[in-house]
Amino acid sequence: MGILFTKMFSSVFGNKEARILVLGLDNAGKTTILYRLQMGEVVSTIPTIGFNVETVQYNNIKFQVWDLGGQTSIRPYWRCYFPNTQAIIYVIDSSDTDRIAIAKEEFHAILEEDELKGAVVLIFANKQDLPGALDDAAVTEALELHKIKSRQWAIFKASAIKGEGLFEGLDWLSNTLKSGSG
Ligand code: G3D
Ligand code: MG
Repeated sequence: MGILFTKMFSSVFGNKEARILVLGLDNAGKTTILYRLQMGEVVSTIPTIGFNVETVQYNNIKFQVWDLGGQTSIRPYWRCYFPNTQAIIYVIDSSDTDRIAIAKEEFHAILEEDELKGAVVLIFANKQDLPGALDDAAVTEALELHKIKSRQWAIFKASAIKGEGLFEGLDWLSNTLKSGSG
């Protein structure tokens, strides 16, 4: 995946600084995806505010990961990470039907952030290998993806554990970013 990733993304942003946020509830599989992509060292920092941010820097592209949900008091500090964000990768635990309503609310709240208005959205319906996992159509409905206005998005079934679906999603993402504003 490391080499594929290099091929897909090396020409996307030129020399521009770019940020891709990988978000979702805790336990969705975000950290697993980050390691699966094998782009480099994952650096974990806990700002004084008290939420954990994992960063992988690949050339001029920063991938940054944190858990949504939980404490509302720290949320204003998330905004430090919003400028220059070209894409959001939203990760869902498709087997966690109990919390999918929360995942939906967190997702739409993020989409309302002004500084993220221009970001393209890739959704991974992760953990497809687990019994009872919702498929992409069911996750689309549960997340109310039809409500997304004026931005490009796509959903892909994935299993981060098995390494399935990640390449397809990132391929869509790199092509979409390439054909976008440039
Ligand atoms: P997070 O970073 O979003 O909080 P993690 O989530 O990447 O830490 O993953 C949480 C747990 O889910 C981990 O299990 C991880 O192995 C598992 N997981 C991630 N992706 C998949 C998947 O596609 N399928 C299955 N079956 N499990 C997955 P542990 O047991 O280590 O806590
Ligand atoms: Mg994590």
